[in-house]
Amino acid sequence: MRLKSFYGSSMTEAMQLVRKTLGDAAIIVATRDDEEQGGVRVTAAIDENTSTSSFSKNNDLSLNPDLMGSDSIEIIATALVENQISPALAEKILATATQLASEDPIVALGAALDTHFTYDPIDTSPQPLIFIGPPGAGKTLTTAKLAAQTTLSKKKTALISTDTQRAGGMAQLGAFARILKTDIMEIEDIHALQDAVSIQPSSTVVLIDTAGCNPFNASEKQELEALLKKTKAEPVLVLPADMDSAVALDMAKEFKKLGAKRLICTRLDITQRMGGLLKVAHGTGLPLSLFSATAKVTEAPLPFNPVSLARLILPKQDKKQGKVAV
Ligand SMILES: Nc1nc2c(ncn2[C@@H]2O[C@H](COP(=O)(O)OP(=O)(O)OP(=O)(O)O)[C@@H](O)[C@H]2O)c(=O)[nH]1
Ligand SMILES: [Mg+2]
Repeated sequence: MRLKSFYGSSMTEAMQLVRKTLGDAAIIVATRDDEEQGGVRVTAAIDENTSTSSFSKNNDLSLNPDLMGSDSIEIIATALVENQISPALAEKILATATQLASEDPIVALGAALDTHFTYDPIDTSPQPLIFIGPPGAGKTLTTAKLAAQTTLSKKKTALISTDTQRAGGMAQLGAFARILKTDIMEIEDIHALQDAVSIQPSSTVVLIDTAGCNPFNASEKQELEALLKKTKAEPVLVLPADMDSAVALDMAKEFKKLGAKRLICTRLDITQRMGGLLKVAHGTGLPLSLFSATAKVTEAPLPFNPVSLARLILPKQDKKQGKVAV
């Protein structure tokens, strides 16, 4: 992976430089004010082996070339409506994008999305992660995808499941674990979870799958709360993009109270609309972490950043022809 920082007197200028130098596959790693020179510094990365192929081969998120050169604000405004982004939020995003006045919709929208949302991708560092969320959110598949990724990169991985009560809860992750030739620890009670995490060497990536939780059900919520208290793992909320946006926001607020620190979004390929997810991120302030747009376990979830989010929102070539783009 190549990392390079770019300076601009404004965010638009810095992002234009990133795109000109590194092209479409650039991933924004960080943006900050440059205290010495008074402008903005954007650090971007490019990885020809992984990031480029993830985006351009597996998930063709490139902007429809017919749209380049058209009025970028008009394109963004249309895309915000098509994505069912709430009018109040769309107005804020559009106002920022308009101020940035770039001819390139990805640059203008990316810079606006950088202002209005926070991003915190998971780098499967040794901090143990526990995936929580409502039933059917994609927690098990996300755990398996991340385990596939860490196993492939030869990192020692501990797979733990606390979903032992429900019929079939263990079977699903167990099947993934067998494919990955990884052991899976089945946790029967919360003390066992505490011990299972604490015995792991600090260099091991610890991924914990949980049973679906309805946070509006007091006893389910208490059960999850007790589980989270017993582990030092970071709770990561997994939510599907195709959920009703008002319900998703109410749920996310409850999971945030339980300690969720970041948001993973699944099933983007099914909904193709980002409105619900953005409502959740904006309404809770949870940083956007990873997104999944395929049920294939071998396709790792991709990191959210202002540019990947802008690409997800803006029209794709296939979408225009009425086909599914990812
Ligand atoms: N197309 C598509 N399907 C997905 C994606 N993520 C998850 N799924 C599917 O959604 C369904 C639910 O995923 P699971 O991982 O079992 O969800 P869960 O949160 O573990 O569900 P429970 O354990 O029952 O609470 C499965 O059929 C997955 O294959 C995605 O990004 N795209
Ligand atoms: Mg599950």
